[in-house]
Amino acid sequence: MLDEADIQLHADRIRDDGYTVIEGAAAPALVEGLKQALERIEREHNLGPAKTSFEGFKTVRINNLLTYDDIFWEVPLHENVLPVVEHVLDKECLLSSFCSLVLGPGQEAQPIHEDTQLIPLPRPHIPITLNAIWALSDFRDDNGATRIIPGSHKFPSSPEYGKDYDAVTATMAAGSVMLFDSALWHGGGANTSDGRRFAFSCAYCWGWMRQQENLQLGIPHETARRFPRRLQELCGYSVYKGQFGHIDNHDPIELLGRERGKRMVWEATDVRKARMAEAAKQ
Ligand SMILES: O=C(O)CCC(=O)C(=O)O
Repeated sequence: MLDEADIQLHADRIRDDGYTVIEGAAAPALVEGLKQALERIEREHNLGPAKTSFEGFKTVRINNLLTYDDIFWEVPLHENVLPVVEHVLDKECLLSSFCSLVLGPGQEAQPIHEDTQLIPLPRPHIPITLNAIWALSDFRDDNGATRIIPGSHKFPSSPEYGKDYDAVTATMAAGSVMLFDSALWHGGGANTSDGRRFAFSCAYCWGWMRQQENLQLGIPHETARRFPRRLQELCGYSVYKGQFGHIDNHDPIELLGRERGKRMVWEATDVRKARMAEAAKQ
């Protein structure tokens, strides 16, 4: 488990270089279980490549992953990753999207891009989303390890789609996680090997912005009710600063059968004032 110094170190690297690698973040047994679950789900649901230049013609991506198997619940909550995300964003951050990225042999390199480029904010900007690429296979030069351009999160523009850029290959052992500011220029590599490259993309965003996947509508309530509370909050059953995301002044976590959630900011302010007045009288 990461200590305060580790968390700070990873956060500093994300600030300075745009990325960090958390080596050995996931135990081998978890990595194996996750890979097996992906292969089984792919078979059972007859899933195949999305066949776009971005998503890949030989890449299987499973979106809305939390609905398929409880084993995936561990990923967004992982104790070696989430604390770094909470440090860079805050503890009211949200899961933005969570999908598998299984690159088959023959998959060409993905165009270099950055994940915030459709958001009309001038660059460089504060980190608004962080992406955790989980290596479930060893990430090598020949099997499609993610390519990155260190420091590019500070560039004043986004990359030109489809243009070639000099990039560094993020080689890492299975079980490692590369966590990066999503404004970093990056893209999946080419898989010229004869094996599949297994990975996840698990992205987080601030609690005040829209998530990439609509997890409140995409995950059936019966499934979300079984999640640990923190996962429910990450999926959007939460209110940012007691203001953003409320339903008629109630915390949406109550929809999942939880007892009273957070107070809204308006009520909380009055309660705090009344408490202070009471304390001043004593
Ligand atoms: O597959 C990879 O290594 C990266 C994928 C990626 O960056 C994306 O799909 O946005």
